[in-house]
Amino acid sequence: MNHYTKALSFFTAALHLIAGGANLVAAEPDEARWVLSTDMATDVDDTAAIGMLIEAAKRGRGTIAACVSDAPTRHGAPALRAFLDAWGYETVPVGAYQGYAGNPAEHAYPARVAHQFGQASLTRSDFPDSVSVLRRAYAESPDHSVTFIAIGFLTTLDELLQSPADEISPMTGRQLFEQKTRMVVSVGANFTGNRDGSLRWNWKHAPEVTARVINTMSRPFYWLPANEIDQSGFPKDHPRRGAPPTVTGPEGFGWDSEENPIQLAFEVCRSEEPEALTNGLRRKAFDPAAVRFATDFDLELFDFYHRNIHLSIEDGSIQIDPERSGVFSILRIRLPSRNGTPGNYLDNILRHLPAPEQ
Ligand SMILES: [Ca+2]
Repeated sequence: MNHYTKALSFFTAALHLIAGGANLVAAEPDEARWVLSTDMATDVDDTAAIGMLIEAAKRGRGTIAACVSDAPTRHGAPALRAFLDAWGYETVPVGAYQGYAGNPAEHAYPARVAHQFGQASLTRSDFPDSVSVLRRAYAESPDHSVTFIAIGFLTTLDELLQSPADEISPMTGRQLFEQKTRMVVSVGANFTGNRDGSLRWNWKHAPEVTARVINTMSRPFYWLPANEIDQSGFPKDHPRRGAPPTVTGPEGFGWDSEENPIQLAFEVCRSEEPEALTNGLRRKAFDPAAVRFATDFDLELFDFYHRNIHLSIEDGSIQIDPERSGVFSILRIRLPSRNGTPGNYLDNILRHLPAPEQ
């Protein structure tokens, strides 16, 4: 290699760095804006997830642009409001899905959190429609800055995509979404093989909504399969395969349920459903893991089964075409090398959430 080719090769390497850097620029903290859509209704891991989101915001990774409740339940939105207020995010707008798709089941904890930390008398009908809140958050955001984190049903995203121009924005919801979205991260169905998958909870209880969103998706979409968490990301013959990587919640964190609504939510669930908590049913790490990927693109915890492939939903099942390029990537949980199980790893991040502001 002569001096010229050496210089050229150095220059090319530098260009690669800059090109790689260009991808990173989109993730710079002052550019990232997060929209969280949660079915804060049954599983308590949604509360750990909002803790993870607030932790990332406090760390300066990005801005919480809006939070919406996407389940047809009464207390999801009031509880969300209480969580945000407890950590000083009173100006972050909260919206509520006002429709009836999804699953109407509701655990006791959202009402308890709203009662103790918010306004007990409020229900979802007291909150602005999620579609208005989302349209405004999108209209106010720079191009390709918004990460839509869907840890519940895709009802709110579906309504955004179908929304017409209005007084909030002359753009349709589809136009806003295409212009402003950086990526979507969603906990969804099971990934059962190379080419197909089956719907599950978040994507199953409103299958026509899910199909509409997935089959018309036009921005990078990161799918965290629900069974990926069940399988723990351990190799098939690993002795710990099947150990659920649960977020144990704030056990041993020294948090006080009088001051911290996440602690309260877990205590309510623990007292009412000790078995569900013991076997991990209510505290698996689905939602905290999705938030972690959305805020930190954490490649110590994640890698990919597939990147930028095509998928669609037909007759209630997922069709995957790894040979056809598309907007979908399928996330795989890695076992972090030095931090035990994925659940331990996520717990160690949640532990750094500062105390609520009094
Ligand atoms: Ca959830």
